[in-house]
Amino acid sequence: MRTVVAGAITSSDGRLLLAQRSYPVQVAGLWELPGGKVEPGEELAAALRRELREELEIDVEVGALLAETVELAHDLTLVALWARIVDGVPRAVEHSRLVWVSVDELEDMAASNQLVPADTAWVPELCEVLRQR
Ligand code: DCP
Repeated sequence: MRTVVAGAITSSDGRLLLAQRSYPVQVAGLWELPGGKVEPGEELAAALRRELREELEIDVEVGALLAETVELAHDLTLVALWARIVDGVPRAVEHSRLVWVSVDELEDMAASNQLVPADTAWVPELCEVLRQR
């Protein structure tokens, strides 16, 4: 069983960073919270910081667990953590595009199935927290 960790990266004006997947073909074009696989023995927060340095060239401060973990296929468990950029400007190294969305935009994208299926489960929690900011 492997764990995938994703970051709910927020801006100071209450937006959320979404990244558009470029592969595999089944989910290419859909948007996700960026992240990747945790290495054996690696802590979740450390894995997220490493993945976001590799994928977006940013350093983040990692916060609390976002919500329930999601079971993915192929023995993968998906976990999301809140995060805040402390250095760098996000660049799409592996993704097609990046976008900062408002709560309303996030809800619209979820309603029109533009998010990767697994991440859709987090939308209510994401919106609730972002609305409080
Ligand atoms: N995933 C997801 N939602 C996210 C992030 C990832 O559903 N917010 C899924 C997609 C893949 C798996 O998790 O099935 C692994 O994600 P990545 O391909 O982004 O992770 P890595 O880059 O670590 O893995 P790989 O070696 O496969 O490229």
